[in-house]
Amino acid sequence: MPPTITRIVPKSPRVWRHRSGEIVLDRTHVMGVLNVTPDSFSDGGRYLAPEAAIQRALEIAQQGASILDVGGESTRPGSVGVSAEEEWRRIDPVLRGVVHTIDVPISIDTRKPDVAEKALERGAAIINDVTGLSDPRMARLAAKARAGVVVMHMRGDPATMQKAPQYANVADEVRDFLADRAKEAMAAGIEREAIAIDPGIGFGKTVDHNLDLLRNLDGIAALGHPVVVGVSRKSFIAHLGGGERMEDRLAGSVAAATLAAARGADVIRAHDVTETVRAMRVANGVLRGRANL
Ligand code: HH2
Repeated sequence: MPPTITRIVPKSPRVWRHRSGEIVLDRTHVMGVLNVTPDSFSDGGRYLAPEAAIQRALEIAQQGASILDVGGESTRPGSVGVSAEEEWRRIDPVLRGVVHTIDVPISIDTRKPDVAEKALERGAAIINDVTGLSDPRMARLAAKARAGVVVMHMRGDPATMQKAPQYANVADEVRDFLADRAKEAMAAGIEREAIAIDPGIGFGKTVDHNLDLLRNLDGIAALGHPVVVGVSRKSFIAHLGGGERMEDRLAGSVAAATLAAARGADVIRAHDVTETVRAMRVANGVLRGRANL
């Protein structure tokens, strides 16, 4: 009897597909935050002038981010929102200024289909929607443009979401919500591998809810979609003693990001790109071994 030959077929790596290519999820990536707003909770007003925002976008790309996330409306707790016209007026010059000069895909952090549609026309590759594609137009236009999406969980809306949010079991509820929304997105024509999911740390959650979600991130990762997590500078870090002032929260943000990576996060949304990229390199070395990087 000739020996049986077992052919070893390399397992194809997981990817997050988007409008202009794909991100190979063989390590934890960083999504650099650029808020072109006067009132974002940690960097409001710093990048409202287009020149400052464009400069920061170039830095974010140079510092090793895999995605640039551009937002023109704050969704911090208590914020009331701006019109689509105002949001577009803020981000349009920035998109024009960076779309052909940086080589990382651009995601657009918006809950408004009109803004997302224009941003895709300008060259954005991903829609990051904190409402989890609650407006069916959003899913339709992402499908048509073959854009990547981030489906995030939020309880309520930014104006009221931190008023005593309650869950029977936050980890199960958020996981089930994300699974349902991802299915709906696929039914609307978005490819499975284009749909990333995000537990929405700080969006209608108490400190304990946030901690439960981070501890149970592996349950969300088990759904198989790319997992995005945003912990950067958020107030739960201050509540844990990780720095009252915004500028003191770097170590706590990196600690939370590292633990999220260990529990299955594929993409960390962060303001401090250099430090988070370095931390993820080391975390990935420890988690996966140097040979697998
Ligand atoms: N957090 C914020 C905004 N967008 N998107 C995703 N996918 N995940 C997040 O955790 C997330 C997000 C809030 O942070 P920031 O953009 O810095 O503040 P603001 O909403 O005040 O502009």
